Amino acid sequence: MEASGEEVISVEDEAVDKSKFKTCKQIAFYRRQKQLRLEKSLYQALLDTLDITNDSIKFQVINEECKIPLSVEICEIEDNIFRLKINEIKPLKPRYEVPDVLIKEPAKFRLNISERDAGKLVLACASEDQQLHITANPFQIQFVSKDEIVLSLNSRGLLYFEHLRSPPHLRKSTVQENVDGSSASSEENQDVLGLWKENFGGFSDIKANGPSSIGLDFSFHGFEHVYGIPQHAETFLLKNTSEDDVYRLYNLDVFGYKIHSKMGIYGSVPLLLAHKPDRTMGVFWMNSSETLVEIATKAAMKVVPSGSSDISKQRVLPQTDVRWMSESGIIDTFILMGPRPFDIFKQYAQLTGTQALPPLFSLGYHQCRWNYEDEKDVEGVDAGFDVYDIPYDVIWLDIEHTDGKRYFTWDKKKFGNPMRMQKQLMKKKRKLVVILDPHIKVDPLYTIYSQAKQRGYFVKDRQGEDFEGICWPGLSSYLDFTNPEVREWYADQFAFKTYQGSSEILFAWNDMNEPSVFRGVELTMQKDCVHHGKWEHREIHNLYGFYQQMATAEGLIRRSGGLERPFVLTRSFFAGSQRYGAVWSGDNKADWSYLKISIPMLLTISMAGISFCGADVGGFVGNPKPELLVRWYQAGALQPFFRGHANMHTKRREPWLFGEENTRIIREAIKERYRLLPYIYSLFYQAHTAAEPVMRPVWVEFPEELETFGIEDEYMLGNALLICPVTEPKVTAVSVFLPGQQEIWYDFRTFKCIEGKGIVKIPVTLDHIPVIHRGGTIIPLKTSVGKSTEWMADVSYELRAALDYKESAVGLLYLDDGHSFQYLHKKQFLLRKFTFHENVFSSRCADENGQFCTKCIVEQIVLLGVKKQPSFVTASIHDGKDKAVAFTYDAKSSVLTLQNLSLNVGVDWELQIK
Ligand code: NBV
Repeated sequence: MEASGEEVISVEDEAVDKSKFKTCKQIAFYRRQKQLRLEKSLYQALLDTLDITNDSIKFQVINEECKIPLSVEICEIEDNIFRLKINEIKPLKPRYEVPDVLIKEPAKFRLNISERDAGKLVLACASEDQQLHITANPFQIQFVSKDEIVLSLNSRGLLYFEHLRSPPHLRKSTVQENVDGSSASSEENQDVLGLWKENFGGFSDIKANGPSSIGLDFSFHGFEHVYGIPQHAETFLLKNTSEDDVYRLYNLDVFGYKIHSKMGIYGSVPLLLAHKPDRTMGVFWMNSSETLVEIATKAAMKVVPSGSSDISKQRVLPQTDVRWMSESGIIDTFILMGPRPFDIFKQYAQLTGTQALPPLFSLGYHQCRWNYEDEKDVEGVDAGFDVYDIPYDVIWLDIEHTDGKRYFTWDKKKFGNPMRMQKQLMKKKRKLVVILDPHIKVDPLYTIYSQAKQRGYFVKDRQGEDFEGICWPGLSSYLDFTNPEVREWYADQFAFKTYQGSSEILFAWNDMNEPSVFRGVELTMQKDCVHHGKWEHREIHNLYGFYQQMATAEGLIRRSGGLERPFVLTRSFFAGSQRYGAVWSGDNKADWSYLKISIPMLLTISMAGISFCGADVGGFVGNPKPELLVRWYQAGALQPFFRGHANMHTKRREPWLFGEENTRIIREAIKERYRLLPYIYSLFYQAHTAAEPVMRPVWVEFPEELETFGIEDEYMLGNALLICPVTEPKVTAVSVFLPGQQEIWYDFRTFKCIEGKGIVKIPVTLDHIPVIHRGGTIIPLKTSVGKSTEWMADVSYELRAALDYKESAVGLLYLDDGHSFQYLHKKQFLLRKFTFHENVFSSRCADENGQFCTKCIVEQIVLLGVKKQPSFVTASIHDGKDKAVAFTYDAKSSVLTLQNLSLNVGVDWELQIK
């Protein structure tokens, strides 16, 4: 490692130095908002200001102390979504409104007034059984569905809105200043409240615009399970917070982050889901400044619906109170009304977009290390996979591959002929990913730096100079990706002619994009730095990484003339990042507890719309014992993004270095992943087109089953596979919860029906983790594996049908060229639906718009749960003759196998089983 940057981490298991990061009490806007201790909101709605237009209603609310009016705008968006915007009517200057996260300006419906008087307004919604009740004094909004209040806003009176004001030295004090302590005369108080300045870790954050914090409370009635708001190394089910410990959404580089902590780490998605057996709801708080979230779930209590004196209507309801607080911006929030879990995913995707369809290779296994030293090392590792017969698709190069951490360059000694290296990989049908961090070495001889400098493309400090901070290359400036012109220019850097030594098999990895700044405040950029449009960094902080990934993905698309799908992994992310690629959970540790927490962490990210997520297999920091590594491969192989990665201070960790037996088991796990790729790719297609998460919590598939709501040690991969990673050493049996009343579950490998309901004990050896196939589903698999995904394009399919209690099953297969946008622009794809019903197995087209020529065949069909041996099986292919099909039947396991089928995957056919 070069000494130019920082000798940051040399001790493997260095504990997180918590003093580098703020506790919530060290956050000034939190202290200010916590001063609000009220029974009743200070805000009153002035309903006589009501302005109804075709697509929204607007009125003013006023703070009874400072008398500053705010405008409230409410609209209903198609698909059962509501948007609430609160802003100052006449701010001193415009307040930041998050751009680029919504995929389009949402189409609005008209809200009609169904009741109105001086104190109350009732709005009828497009869906007849829903209403919005707005109370004037105190100002409150209630969402009523089928006469039941499901959500109320500001019912705890925590609406908070700091209006912009001129600096103390330029004005006389006003009533509000005395209330909130911003009086010019009370400097001591100002310091405590951090209105114009906030100190931490030797840094002063100078707030040119003064205080601008906002907040609002939401109460979910009848709900006691809430999820979401990644990224935290915490349980899947959100916990109640305390005054000292709230969920923080602030993108930070926390090496070896502590687990079971609510501190902010690399990414943020301000989306929270609430679930109860008959309804799922969501709140998307679209704000990119630092955000804190308080949660308080109260067990059941007696509630009389407001406005009702009917005692018989008393019910026992739990309630979850959620309070959002952001440092700046406006209140712009979306209420997703569900009512089912999959409706929420669609509603959120309608706002922020769906998962980009990944190129198929990126769903294979990725081999990464900080660092693969040189071309010879790459060649050796690549060859190792063939020697040990382990499939893999991508080898990764970390920061050491560059010339002195100048991204888009190569270290000439170690990587003297990157083109030759890539050609060799190309021959092997494999790919390369290189790292591109957002910091740029201050070096006038480095073209990227000098061009960006000259064009004014760096983020500025508060004096208007290019911000300079320390990172890997030493002194660095940071590209201002919030500027569209910078993104264009950055995207152009990926042109093959410009990025010397790059080829079409080179893809990208954006690291350190929180952004990470060594010796910076909380290891990031000061909030008073200035971006394009004169916006302070505080406004956009959580969006920085989102924009880098956006520009990188655009670069990869552009270099191919718009033809090829990009692959970009990012560490920092925000709402909408799913449109640009994959994310991973950062610098975890080679410890069982990190393997365990990776499941709730990935489930939470998946719930927030980002399906393409994974955790470093093996743990980034430290050396995993072989058993842990094996278990991690088994878990990672069944998670959406599958990459082995290790810190530079760790021992080499290629999968064949842990003895023959462990190599065999790891090989098996990776091969199983490759066999499952048709299923996984089809799941990604459904994530892309229908916003269905690839990795999903059990409750999403069984929303009425209370026992599933807290499950975080098992999950569903699609709707067909229940996965139970082993996350402890020396385990001989795993307790698995099998949901569903009438569900039948089959062991994925032995095909045996698993007896029992609820919690069942499944014996395990080191060979496998439990994977359970859900009755009623059909999974497409490949019959054999190759050296990489590309080697497998023509390999035939197996369809594995697990029958339900009605002796039926359905499943989908998506197929295209695996790499281009032709599926989109030319509709070159196939979507097939397989059904087994009343002893007929059929293959039908599930989307007539798609067409794709393939010679691939279905070679084998395995049916699990067939009760009796058939006397014959015939195949009829449309336009063809019926043909007898060879089969075997195992009465003991009730498995029927149809062999040597040779049925084209792209045409309709039917098999009769008699
Ligand atoms: O670029 C080096 C590492 C990288 O391997 C890792 O995956 C990132 O999360 N990077 C962090 C910077 C240094 C970490 C100590």
